Amino acid sequence: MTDNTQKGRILLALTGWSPDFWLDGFGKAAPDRPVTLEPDGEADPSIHYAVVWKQPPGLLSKLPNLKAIFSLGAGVDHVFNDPDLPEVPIVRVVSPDLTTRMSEYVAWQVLDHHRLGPRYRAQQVERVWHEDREQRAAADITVGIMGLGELGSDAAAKLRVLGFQVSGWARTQKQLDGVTCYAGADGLSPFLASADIFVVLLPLTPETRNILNRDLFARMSKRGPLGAPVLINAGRGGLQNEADILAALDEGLLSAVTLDVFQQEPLAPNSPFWSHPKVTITPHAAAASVPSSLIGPMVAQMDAHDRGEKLINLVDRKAGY
Ligand code: NDP
Ligand code: OXD
Repeated sequence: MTDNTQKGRILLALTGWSPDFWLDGFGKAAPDRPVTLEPDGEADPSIHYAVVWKQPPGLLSKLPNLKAIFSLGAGVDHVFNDPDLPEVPIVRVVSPDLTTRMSEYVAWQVLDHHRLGPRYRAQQVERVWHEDREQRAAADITVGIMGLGELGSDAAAKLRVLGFQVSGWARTQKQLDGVTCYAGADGLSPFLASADIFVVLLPLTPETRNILNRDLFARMSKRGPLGAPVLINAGRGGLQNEADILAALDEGLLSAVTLDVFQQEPLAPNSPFWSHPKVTITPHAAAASVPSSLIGPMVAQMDAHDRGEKLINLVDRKAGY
């Protein structure tokens, strides 16, 4: 199929993102596939593929010839927020570029807490020179990763290279070199007792919503070298109970947190997180979806699907991720 008119059209629905780079990128990578920017494409029978970030609810169900939905994120909770989601395959982002970015972020934040970054930045503001003579070794710290999928398993391997002990928790049992793996409800308590710094890379599903709550923090180990544990959430804001995080910091159930994601994004200017001395905030910036690394593989999948080949990186609709 080389004729312009024969290849299905792509619908781009990008809530809150600037479409320019994506339009340009698809124009270059798939000159034979016209692209429509939502909402002009509503009900257009020539649209075969939708590429979405937080598509407006109901938009996709109007497309009579939609063959597949491509999520512009690794997480797909934003796709499932649509009560009229059509029953077509959903492809999510699995990309070495995104994985590398996330592992950089995890290593950065784990090292920052391990090497007392928040304390030294506060001292600098106060012009205080206070030397810590005792430095912990990475090998004395266990990092516990919640979610051992594409992102969690890569972060685990990189933290091992940095010398940390690593444990992890997933829905199903994993075997990862040098990582103590726990699974399911039965594995949660021993996992929570195993680590000093917790990194959350879970998807947001009905099962994981609100999982980061007071009860979970109370079950985390307090016996490690950091005293109370550190929490780093780069998964989704819906995983966390934000009032419980603030209370846990104040009560000493958690010693510090890094949050990349929030229940409401952007974070409201009056949120108490902004000025809390034990909170590090990044603006949903852990691992960006970058047009230059994602568009080529997406177009290749569309072409392969048109030839009758199977799509890859499909979402399990029942599991929700
Ligand atoms: P994957 O689907 O590859 O991995 C998800 C992991 O979570 C799997 O190990 C899975 O277990 C585990 N899991 C799911 N449900 C449960 C549960 N109920 N109990 C225990 N474990 C569970 O996803 P990715 O690694 O690609 O991405 C993870 C998440 O990271 C995304 O869903 C997204 O929300 C977030 N993300 C955030 C970004 C940011 O910039 N902040 C950027 C990219 C992603 P199992 O292996 O047994 O299936
Ligand atoms: C993602 C994200 O899910 O950017 O990829 O949050």
